[in-house]
Amino acid sequence: MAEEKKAKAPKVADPVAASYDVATQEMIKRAQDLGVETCFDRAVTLKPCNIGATGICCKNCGMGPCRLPLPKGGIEGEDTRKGICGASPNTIAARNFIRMIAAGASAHSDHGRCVAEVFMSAARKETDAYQIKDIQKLLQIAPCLDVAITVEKDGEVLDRDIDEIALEVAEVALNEWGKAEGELKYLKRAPAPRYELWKKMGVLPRNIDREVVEIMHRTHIGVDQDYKNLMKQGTRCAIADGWGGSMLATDLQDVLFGTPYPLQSEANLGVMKKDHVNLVIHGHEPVLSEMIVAVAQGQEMIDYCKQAGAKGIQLSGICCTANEILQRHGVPLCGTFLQQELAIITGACDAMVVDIQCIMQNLANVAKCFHTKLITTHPIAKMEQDNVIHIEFDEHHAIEDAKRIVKMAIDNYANRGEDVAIPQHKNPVIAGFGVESIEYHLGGSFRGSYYTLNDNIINGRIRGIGAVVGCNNVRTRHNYDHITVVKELIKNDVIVLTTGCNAIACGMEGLLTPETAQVFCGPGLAEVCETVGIPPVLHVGSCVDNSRILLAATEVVKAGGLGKDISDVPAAGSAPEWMSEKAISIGQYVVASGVYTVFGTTFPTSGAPVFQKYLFEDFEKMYGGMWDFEPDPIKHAHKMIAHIDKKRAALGIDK
Ligand code: XCC
Ligand code: SF4
Repeated sequence: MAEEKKAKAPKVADPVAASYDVATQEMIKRAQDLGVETCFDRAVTLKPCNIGATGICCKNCGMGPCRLPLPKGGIEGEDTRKGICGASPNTIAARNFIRMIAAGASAHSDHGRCVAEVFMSAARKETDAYQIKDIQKLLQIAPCLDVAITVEKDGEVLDRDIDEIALEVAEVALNEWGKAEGELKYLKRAPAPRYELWKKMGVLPRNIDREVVEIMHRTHIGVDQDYKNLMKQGTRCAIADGWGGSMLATDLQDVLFGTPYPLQSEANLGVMKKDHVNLVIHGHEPVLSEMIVAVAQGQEMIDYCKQAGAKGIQLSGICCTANEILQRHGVPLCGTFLQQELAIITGACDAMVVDIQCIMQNLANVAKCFHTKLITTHPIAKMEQDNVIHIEFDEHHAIEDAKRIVKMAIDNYANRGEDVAIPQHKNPVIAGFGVESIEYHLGGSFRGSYYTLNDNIINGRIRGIGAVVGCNNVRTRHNYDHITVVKELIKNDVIVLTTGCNAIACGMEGLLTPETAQVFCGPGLAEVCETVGIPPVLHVGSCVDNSRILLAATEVVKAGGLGKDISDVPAAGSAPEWMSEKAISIGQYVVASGVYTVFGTTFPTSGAPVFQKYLFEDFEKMYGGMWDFEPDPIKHAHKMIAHIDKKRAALGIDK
């Protein structure tokens, strides 16, 4: 008898080592038991290329790729590494780095453009689905775009017609993407010294699209070969993202859908319900998800759902769409970036609808193993697998599109298999903070009373501000670095502002509740949180909403007592588990805004030590903010705290 070769069992992830979260561990295990592969398993067999990961592989022309590995033990003497064309490791790493900025800025800003286009339709009254909802916010942003909110008539100053203001805001805003002359209007929202510094450094963005195009040009073979000059353009493009595309996205979304105010909800896979139709919304643009939420909560769909034998429709979100619909409607968070496949593995996901960004193509392969309908909606984001349904979402028939999608989920409820396993883990969250609500909850202003943020930083009850944001990355234990950094910061009296997948991770861990203060905070921060009734970790939205953090920092500066520029404030930024190019763009605009920013997990320039030193050290001299890298989450938090203390000392408030 011929000896049969025993099939080797495929290598799979250890669920506990892969994630800090128990619900995630349970679902990884279940996927493995069912023979369904996830990103956690692929991470075991697919290892990153060390040359690419450290930024020193160039494939910008057909003579390459040119790979310039760093010799073991580092460089002694002159660094003689070069590509075929002579490109140095600094040039290659800088080109790769700013191409990441270009991609990230494009993602945020193109999202912003879509919102601006919908805003234009709403202003023109071409759509019933979208309206100008938050007039207060409209009146607040109009002057920042040089749009008048009053008119003079017969010597009298009158309020201008809202529809007229909206239309002009739409026109001016859309123009920011491609105007021929001038500079971005929102730059002047930064503290005056910051604006002047950008001007002096020659990094005022002209328009959003142009800065991206110029990066692609300058990084083409044979153009810009000076890493400092390349980074200058990288900085300009990143500023166009943070203070341009992202900030416009946030503002226009607030006007269309309402400025978020704190509300309560829940987080983690346990928000899915066995006896409900589970519709999971995943991606980034609230343009789609707002309509799904509106339609799913309407009587027509609720009745339709009852006919189908389900008790109701349970909506939940993944990635930044989750943050958007949480902060405005209290729709629960289903999970982070790394849990998207797992939501389907529950067997209870009747439909997953996606738009743009952070959507894993493997969703389609996982969906094939279950009854889940996977629906793409955006013309720029389709999938090749044949089980994926494309329903193009258009603002002109948004309600009908949303109804089709919700109905599809309801109709699919009957097809659900017997084998459903929803992990019984979730935590309560308070979300929906922003500049307005931080001000409101902390004494009604930023300065001048016992309750305000600035006064509490000055008196030392709050040591400083930590902005902890960003993705999950399968190369580190899911959520562990996020949670550890945040806990270490609040333990040391640093108040945390969070967005993106860090915000979701904090929600899953139960850190977004006021009760957290007694358990994890240092005495000063605990006292403040208890007095005013806020969590020590404030959920301020999605990744484009990092613009809210920039504006909060600006308000802190303007309120006085903490220096003249953002770089004077005792604050630090962090992305412990970053992975997307968007995170690099965010990091760069935060640095350029004057904030020390630490990334965890990996850093894409470590193969070019001279260039990396430029980012980590020289940038501080130029912008007052600089990059750092620290994979150990405790050390990571303490580097941030040390910087905060340095700023406190400079302000003379280090008692
Ligand atoms: Fe994506 Fe925005 Fe990163 Fe999460 S944090 S993995 S970018 S969803 Ni934006
Ligand atoms: Fe190599 Fe230069 Fe071409 Fe890059 S641009 S692949 S370094 S020859």
